[in-house]
Amino acid sequence: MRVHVLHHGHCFDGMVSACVFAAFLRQHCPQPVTPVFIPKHYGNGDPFDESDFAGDINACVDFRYTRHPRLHWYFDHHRSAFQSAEDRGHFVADGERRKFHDADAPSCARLIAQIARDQFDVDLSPFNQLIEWADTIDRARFPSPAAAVTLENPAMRLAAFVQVCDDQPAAQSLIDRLTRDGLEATALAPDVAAVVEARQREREINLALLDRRARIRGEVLTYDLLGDGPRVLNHFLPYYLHPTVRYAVGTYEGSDGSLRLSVGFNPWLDPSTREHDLAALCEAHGGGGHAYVGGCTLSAGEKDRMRTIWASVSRVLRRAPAASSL
Ligand SMILES: [Mn+2]
Repeated sequence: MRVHVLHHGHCFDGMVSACVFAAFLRQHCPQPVTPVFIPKHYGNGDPFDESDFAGDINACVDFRYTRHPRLHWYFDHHRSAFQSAEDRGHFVADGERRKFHDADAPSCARLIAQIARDQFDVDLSPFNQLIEWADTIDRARFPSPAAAVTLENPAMRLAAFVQVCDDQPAAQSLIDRLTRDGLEATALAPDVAAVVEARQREREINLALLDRRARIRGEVLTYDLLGDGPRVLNHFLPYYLHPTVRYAVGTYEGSDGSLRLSVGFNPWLDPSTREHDLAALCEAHGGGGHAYVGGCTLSAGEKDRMRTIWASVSRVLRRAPAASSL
């Protein structure tokens, strides 16, 4: 039985959720299960393709809801999972009890493991270490900015690898190995090590660039790297450079050439000092995320529009009037 597992791409929790869901289905289904892992990315418009739903069973984890009639399983914890009242209504009306959403779950992987245990009597405790890391990385509960930017343990190395792992064969290979070999062996594989070393060199370049470009007004750090070429950016670098800023709002070119907006609340500050729902701010521009971190993606030709969005979100976070400049 071919099972399409659509999962959030470039994301450690997305990867672990896909791995844990496939393990769940292997135990839950009487027939042999062959998972096909398909990374999905947020963008403008409908992120799904008709071919996504060509499996015998189709599942979507850690990613936006779809009313597609051939979606059989769904697990997510993003606040922005439902794009419309129709999407939410469709989810609520689903009588099959194979679709789950809990915005309070620390990671989607943990939600899957809890539902598997409580409602389907399936034990996924062999994945506990991976799920702990999904909780830590997805909620950005690192002890310090340095712990979030240096790649010193297997989970952080794998998180750095998955961020650049964007096509279907790469996702398939990674999640198959994670399932078979476990966290530590997968993180030590030569292809992962090569990417981690390259990412460490890239981090030094990005730190120097951000150091030059970061502007701080009030408690908001902004940066515009749209003219600086494509890159993979660790979203904690601004707090590593400037540990006291409350929000970071940046725009840059992703490794695929698309334009990215990254909006974050400094996770080392008291959570009660966050005044805005960052997912809601990004949803207004076609993006999404969590209350404390969000983003959106535009195509390569839309730099002017991206700068307008970037300036608008920055003004909201600085509580500045619409007419003021950055
Ligand atoms: Mn997640």
